Amino acid sequence: MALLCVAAALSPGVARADNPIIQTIYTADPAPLVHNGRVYLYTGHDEDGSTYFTMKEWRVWSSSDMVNWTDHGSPLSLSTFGWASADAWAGQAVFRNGRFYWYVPVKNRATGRMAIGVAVGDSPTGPFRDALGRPLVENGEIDPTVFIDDDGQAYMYWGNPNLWYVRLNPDMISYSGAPTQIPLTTAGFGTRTGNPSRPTLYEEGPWVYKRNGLYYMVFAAACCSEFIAYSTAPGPTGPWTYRGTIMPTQGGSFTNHPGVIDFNGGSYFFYHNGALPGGGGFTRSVAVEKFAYNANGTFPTINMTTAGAPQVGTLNPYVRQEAETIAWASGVETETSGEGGMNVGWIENGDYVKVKGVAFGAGAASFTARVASAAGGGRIELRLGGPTGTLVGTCDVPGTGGWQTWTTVSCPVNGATGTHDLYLRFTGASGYLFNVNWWQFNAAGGRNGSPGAADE
Ligand code: FUB
Repeated sequence: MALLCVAAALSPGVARADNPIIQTIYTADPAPLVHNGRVYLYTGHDEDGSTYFTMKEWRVWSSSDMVNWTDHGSPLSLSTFGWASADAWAGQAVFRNGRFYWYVPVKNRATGRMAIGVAVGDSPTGPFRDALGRPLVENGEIDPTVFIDDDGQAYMYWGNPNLWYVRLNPDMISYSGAPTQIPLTTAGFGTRTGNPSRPTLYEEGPWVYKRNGLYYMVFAAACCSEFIAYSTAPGPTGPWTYRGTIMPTQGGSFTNHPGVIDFNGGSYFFYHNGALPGGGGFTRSVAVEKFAYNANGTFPTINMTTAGAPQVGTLNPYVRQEAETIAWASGVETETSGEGGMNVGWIENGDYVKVKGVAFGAGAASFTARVASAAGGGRIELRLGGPTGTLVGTCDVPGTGGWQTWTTVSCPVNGATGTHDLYLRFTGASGYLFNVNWWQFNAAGGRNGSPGAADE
């Protein structure tokens, strides 16, 4: 909560930047996956006030526009793996044959060593179950990344301090042949000075993919602090050639972790830093930058920004939007909703949620929200451009007798036309006010949901 209060204090009525992309909790180790026109983002969760990599669960977020991110909660945790005792660290989820396979490093209770587990689910947001009831592989090393080549052969790479790969079988939960060590040569992974036991820059967090016939291995380099570097190869097993720095050491976290995707015609680089209030090496936050490869396939230098990636398209307010779809949040948290999915909660006077690039088109006539309150309720102010921007409507929220006792409220809206950043600003007495599950605007003339409703 201290994090959230400080975040609120740092937001005195000006439009916020959008990096880091999650503000309700600390997140780390981003692993993006593009599926059916959305980006699903799998992350770790750094506990508030952590002084080590104290991580108990993983989280899922998704976006269709790279700026408004929907919170899908935690469909995978240490408790999913009955044999794991600690360290829900850096993993990656991939899609194959209608299923989602999520590879994660955890500590094996029986051996005390780090091992790689694999969970499987039928949806990108879970639920996920332990596919094996035991580690997929265990050699004391971490940070799996999985890549499926064009010929259908899947590979898992992982490791710190070494770098390994293994050929996964088509079932994605077993492998053929033995785990094989990738030679950490200075030609392949650069030269580290001052650490004779680790002569190359490779540290951890590999991210492997293929683009235009070239294989990329992006990784956290040197320690500590880490930077992000990469190597390329003509094939999935090498030989690797070191190509240099992508993201220099920046951002107040001594680790970093890459995730690279192409989405909707653009290329995106996910990473983490310590940029949120209270942030640091054990209280990290995931961020993203858009970038363009150089013509020869090499990376440009990518620097951390607070602006983040530009929005892809706009958000339609005339269809139901989850309250936990957020570009920037100040003061609030999320929780599992009794009505399914998540809701926004822990709302206090002056807190707000920003939703970016909302296309009101010809105009909204009214606003509807699903709310609950075990207290006396409060108000939702609908503001454009900033948390103290133009007020276009105010919805009263009553007490409902419980934080999960839901009712629907509506109020008139005036002056919401064109495309704006929308701020749902919450006001009321002291203490927690109410929860919000979803909201929707209603277009003037009753054109909700029609393609023209969101047009400028
Ligand atoms: O988040 C825990 C560990 O820190 C990850 O496994 C590493 O990649 C580093 O980010």
